[in-house]
Amino acid sequence: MYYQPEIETASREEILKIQNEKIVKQVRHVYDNVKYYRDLMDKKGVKPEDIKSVDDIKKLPFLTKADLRDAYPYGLLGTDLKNCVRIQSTSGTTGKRVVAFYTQKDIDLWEECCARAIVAVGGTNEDVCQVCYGYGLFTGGMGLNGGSHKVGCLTLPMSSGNTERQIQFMMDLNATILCCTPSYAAYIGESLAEAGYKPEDNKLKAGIFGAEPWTEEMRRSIEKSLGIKAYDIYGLTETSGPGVAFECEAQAGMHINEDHFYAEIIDPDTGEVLPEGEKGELVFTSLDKEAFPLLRYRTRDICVLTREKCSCGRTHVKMSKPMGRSDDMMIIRGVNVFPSQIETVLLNEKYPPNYQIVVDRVNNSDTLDIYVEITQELFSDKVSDTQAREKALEATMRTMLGIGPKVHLVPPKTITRSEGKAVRVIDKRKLHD
Ligand code: DLL
Repeated sequence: MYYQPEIETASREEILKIQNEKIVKQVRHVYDNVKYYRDLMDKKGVKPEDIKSVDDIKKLPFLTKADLRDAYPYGLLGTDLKNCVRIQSTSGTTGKRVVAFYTQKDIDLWEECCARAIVAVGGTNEDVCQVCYGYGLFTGGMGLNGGSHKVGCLTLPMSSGNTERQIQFMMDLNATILCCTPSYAAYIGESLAEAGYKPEDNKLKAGIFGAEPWTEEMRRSIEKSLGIKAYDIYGLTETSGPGVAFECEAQAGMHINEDHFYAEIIDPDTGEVLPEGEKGELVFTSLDKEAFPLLRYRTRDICVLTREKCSCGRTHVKMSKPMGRSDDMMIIRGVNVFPSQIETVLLNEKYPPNYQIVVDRVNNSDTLDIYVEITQELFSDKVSDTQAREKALEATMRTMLGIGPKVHLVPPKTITRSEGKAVRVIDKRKLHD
């Protein structure tokens, strides 16, 4: 089943034709309206007329998270603010948030992408779609909510957390499709078992899980505990949110919505475009966004693209699960966290930059522990002093990161000094196959 069969199963030639038409208009739109990018193009000596088809995209300059930070908040806006109807946001490097703007048309297209993902897992207007991605600034809740409406599902806008209530609604209102992060899906599965339910007691048939890395092993375990088929969905705030790519019934890679996003794989060190099938960093050009039209945005996600024929009949190129990142961003409980954000808080709070971040996954839920060395002056024998400092630092970290870490203040000179690069992060989770 397809949401937009014509475009989802269009021939390669038809898709290329659409992309070629859109890129010419989009580059003109950006050049005329986004001074920041116009300056980058001028610096590189590229004019809009040089871009005649998607083959010419490689002539354009890249955009990175650092550009988003420099241009924050309005510098990459492609239209008057009065035409924008919403923002969504996520954390960025060194604490500056990524703020993405949307016109009503941008939202419609984004929600259509999410609708494609829901129909791809068998969703129809007879389904009850329980959305427990976070609502609000995070794109997960709002994106899948909009997609679910478009498909005509009865939508349960649960947002994340309050697992007891999630289970109550799931069981009482016969939810058939579950949308959340894979780790939360696993947690819901465990909680259902603890509450005495067997997998066949719920009416769920499919889950749409993404926003963080997860393995095939985890897929099998979620499928077993919930009695469903579990599908992957990918996206990022910068390109609109979830639905840039989604899995179909083949459960073997995610179809990229190529009529809206042009994908390239580059060598993260040289920026050179790699041939299809090679592993590298994923770069997206949005082909029709009005408000936040990013060209050649470097996602930092490492993956592989393939054009092998898919049994589902969709023709759009597929991306593998992200296999890692070319920067140091971690995704903890679905929230993007940069070590530099943690360091910024420590320095602002007058702690020395001697710290270690330990990330683990216990009972399918991520843990974040931050060990911070205190200076001789801050050092106190009184346990209550240390505990009060830890609590204060945890609160500041929570505000900065959007998730609550456990802070451990440790005596001076107890964190191992490294002779080369400091080992700031120890990630004990097994996130990739
Ligand atoms: O995580 C958007 C989203 C919401 C996707 C709900 C899927 C479902 P950001 O918070 O901006 O946006 O984080 C984007 O998350 O660059 C990847 O590193 C990672 N990511 C997203 N989906 C997947 C996935 C949302 N399916 C960053 N597998 C991206 C692995 C993913 N990593």
